[in-house]
Amino acid sequence: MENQIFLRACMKQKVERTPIWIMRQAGRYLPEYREIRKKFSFHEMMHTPSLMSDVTLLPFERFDLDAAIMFSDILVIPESLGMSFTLVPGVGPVFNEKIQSRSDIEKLSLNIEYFKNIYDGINTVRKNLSKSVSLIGFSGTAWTIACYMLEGKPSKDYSKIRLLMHNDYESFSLLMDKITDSISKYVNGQIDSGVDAIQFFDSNSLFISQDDFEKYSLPYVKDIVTTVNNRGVPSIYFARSISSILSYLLEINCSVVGVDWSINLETVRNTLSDKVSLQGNLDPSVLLCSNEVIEQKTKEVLKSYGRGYGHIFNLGHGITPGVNPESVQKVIQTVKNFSPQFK
Ligand code: 1CP
Repeated sequence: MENQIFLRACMKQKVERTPIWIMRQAGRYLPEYREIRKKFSFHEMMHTPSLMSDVTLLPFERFDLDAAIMFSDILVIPESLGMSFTLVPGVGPVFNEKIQSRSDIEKLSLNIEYFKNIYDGINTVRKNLSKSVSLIGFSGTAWTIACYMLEGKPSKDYSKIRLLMHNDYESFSLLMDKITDSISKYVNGQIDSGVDAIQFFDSNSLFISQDDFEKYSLPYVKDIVTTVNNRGVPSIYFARSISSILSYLLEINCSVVGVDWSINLETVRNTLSDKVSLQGNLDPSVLLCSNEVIEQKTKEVLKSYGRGYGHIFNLGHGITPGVNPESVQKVIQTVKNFSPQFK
């Protein structure tokens, strides 16, 4: 474990340079991904262990990254509970049925077998991945997953979940409990299968108010982070519009806070009294700019964290499909060339 620079940074230990990986690094911006996707469905790619492993490792044919993220999706949790989705071009994941009533929530029932192929995939990746590279497992948070289960598809404002939590708290908490139970079992299974760290994506954290977050989402986040912490594995909590929940972040007790691109790393580091590691936070749109801009903005992120250990370089949200892979190379080179001066 000490040989993995990513894990050392998660624990704020000494590193010679800032480690780097990219959110959504095994995705559609890679021509190799798009080629595989022509031959297989998204679900086949997630649930065929050898294919899942190949796709997870795709970015390593081009880039020298410090962590791999298993190829899967946050929406496997609703599927484990009996819902199913298809990817509709131009729309994204669309569920065949959505939650519309209390009885729909009561019907949700965890099928633990659903995760088996994913665990086999993790096992395969860990065998094929260099020992010095960490493997990150992940899940969505209960809040973020519930947003999709209630809407049935991506939405502009995810208002259905706020209606449910205010109008019918009992049904809301039943839903959140069922999701949390599935997440806990799922991340434990991922750890048993060989992941080195777990990241929780709270991508829809911007659709809850600051005060409501404390009551309706924070307890469930703390629950799943504690599950991971109890296993002695680093936990990463990534949220969007993080400024509105800064005051709760230490309470979550994660090893690493994933910072979205809207806020300066120095501000987060100072607010959290330098107590946890930070991951982030280059604006993904910078990757569409010239090499000069990419280099300058990457250096600004390194500088905003400043001196000392506990920084993992990443984007402030997922890489977008239109990015040229050469631009990713430029970011990696810049981090490797310039970060040693901040250590
Ligand atoms: O080929 C395709 O069309 C599939 C596109 C795709 C991919 C490559 C989807 C559908 N999911 C994924 C993989 C994925 N999703 C990974 C593993 C790959 C990697 O990181 O390298 C991960 C970590 C996710 C996580 C995920 N899925 C999140 C959280 C991260 C984020 O971007 O905020 C979310 C919100 C999803 C839902 C989802 N799945 C797919 C899409 C297009 C979406 C977004 C839907 C929306 O607009 O809300």
